[in-house]
Amino acid sequence: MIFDENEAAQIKANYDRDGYVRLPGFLDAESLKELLENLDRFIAEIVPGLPNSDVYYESKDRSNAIRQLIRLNRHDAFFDRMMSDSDFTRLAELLIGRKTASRNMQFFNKPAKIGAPTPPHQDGHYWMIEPCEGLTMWLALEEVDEENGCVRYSTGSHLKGFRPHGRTDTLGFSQGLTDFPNEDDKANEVVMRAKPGDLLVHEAKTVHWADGNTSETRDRKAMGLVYLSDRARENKEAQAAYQKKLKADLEVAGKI
Ligand SMILES: O=C(O)CCC(=O)C(=O)O
Repeated sequence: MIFDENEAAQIKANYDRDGYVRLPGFLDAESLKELLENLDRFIAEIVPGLPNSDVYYESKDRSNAIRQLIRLNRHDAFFDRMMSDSDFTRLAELLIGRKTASRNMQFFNKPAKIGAPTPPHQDGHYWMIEPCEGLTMWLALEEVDEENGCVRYSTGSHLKGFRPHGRTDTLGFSQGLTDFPNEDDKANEVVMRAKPGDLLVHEAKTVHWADGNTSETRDRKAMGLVYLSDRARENKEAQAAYQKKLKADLEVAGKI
């Protein structure tokens, strides 16, 4: 673990209190370079063979920018190792307080000018797990701020339970809060600007969202790493039924 005992205790206390934690420079320049090289390799060599459920483009004809890659760890040994045996893994264990099991790694892009907003949501609502013990890490791969759509959190929202969600039109984020923003969200919003290598981590019930990318020139690339506790049981039947329906809806809507 890259943190000493006192640092680790402070990070865990902040995370438990706020529902998120920010770790500037979590990935050093050399590791970030290695990650970016592997991402380029993945896009060149593996993406062309992926099913349409694991790669989303901004337009259906696949002619323009990649918007999202899903389950990178299942498709490639480099990303599998990064998830399952690394400082990310050990940080997840510290914050969840247990060993982790099921995992998913994603790549999120908001291409310049066209990257859409991320609807407000709670990740645990998507996961369909019991008990709801899990977290998402969000690693900035480039400078992120208000202009290109940084992540925003509602501080302390993880302590207030699940909120109602409904279907959205956003490819990759099919569920959004229907009661957003409430008074707490308005009072407790934090804007998470980030530099390449900075890591944000949020709890399963933390309300978060992001604006679209209004920059003319700057993309907004990031990695998302989901860790669940080893005792969280996934409702595989409900997950599969939802994914099947979602895929069918997206195909009918011409989005994938
Ligand atoms: O990248 C984004 O805009 C949001 C990512 C997100 O919602 C997540 O990682 O849970």
